Amino acid sequence: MRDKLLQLLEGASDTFISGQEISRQLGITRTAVWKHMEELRKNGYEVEAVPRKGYRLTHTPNLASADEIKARLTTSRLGTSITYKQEVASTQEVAHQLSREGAPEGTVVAADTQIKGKGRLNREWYSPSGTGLWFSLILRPDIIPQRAPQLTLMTAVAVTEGIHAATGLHPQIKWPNDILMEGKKTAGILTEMQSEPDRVQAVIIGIGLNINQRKDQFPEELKDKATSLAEENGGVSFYRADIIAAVLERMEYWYYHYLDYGFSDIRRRWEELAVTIGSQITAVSVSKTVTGLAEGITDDGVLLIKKADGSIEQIYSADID
Ligand code: BTX
Repeated sequence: MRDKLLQLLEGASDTFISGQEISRQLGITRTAVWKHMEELRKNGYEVEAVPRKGYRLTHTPNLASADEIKARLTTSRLGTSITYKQEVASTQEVAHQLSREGAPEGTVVAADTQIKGKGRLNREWYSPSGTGLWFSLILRPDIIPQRAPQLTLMTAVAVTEGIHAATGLHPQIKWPNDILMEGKKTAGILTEMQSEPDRVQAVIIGIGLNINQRKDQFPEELKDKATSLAEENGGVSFYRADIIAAVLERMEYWYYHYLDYGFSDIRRRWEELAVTIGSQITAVSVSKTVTGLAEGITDDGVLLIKKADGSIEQIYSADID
């Protein structure tokens, strides 16, 4: 009920909306309306109440709670169930558990802070409270496990487009999963799978977005390689729930496009948005280092590097310099 009430208040923007109108639209008593308003106030919302005029929302705290996200969602399938936690070890762990318990496709787990945010290869993902957005999405595509890396590339496209739609900024993708602004990482994507040998049961997509951190709020070791959307927006903060809603909207578009038409349109869009393609790069993997021209990606999401001798090297997993 609270997300519907928020939707009404936010939809009315600066104008008052009467208690009677709210109770009519939500199908609850005026006493119940009043109680929900009190709840909103306890959560940091400021609601002006004027006799004979009604209610008006004058301040919204920058929360990324389930109510706030739902009030902004335009999707019909992704985000229909949202679990929001103030603090978790990792939203990936919670999502894995929910998935094993049968949570439907589109379930989102979001958190204000993560104590053990996970990057790839057991790296850490720094997830402080109040400034970023850390969430995991459960998808259940009917695909073979070998195709799952395509979903990482799909997510990179969706995150890049979602950020652009919500902020007007122009992030770029660095293969395979970094989202950069001015060469610094502003978002990361981690794709994990629950699968049988020939069938995917669930893909858990984790997305970490640096939204409102200031440069000096990053730990020393990240200062030169990480940034936030606000930092790239002249210090002006964004509303966190707007960003997740925009990202989920693009995820929904591209995911169902992928299921209906396959990977090729995503691949084309990915190549348009990628900084790496067409540049001279060095790919460092556990077993080797390859330098050459990044030519593009294959339908399996494999990066193709043309070496000085003209031969093409296929890169499955590496860090790019
Ligand atoms: P990655 O392995 O590509 O990047 C991890 C590396 O990025 C770290 O080793 C560090 O150098 C740098 N880094 C760590 N934290 C940040 C940060 N906040 N901003 C910029 N750079 C950073 C990327 O892995 C995948 C990240 C996914 C994170 C999401 S958050 C929601 C979900 N839950 C969870 O535990 N992980 C995912």
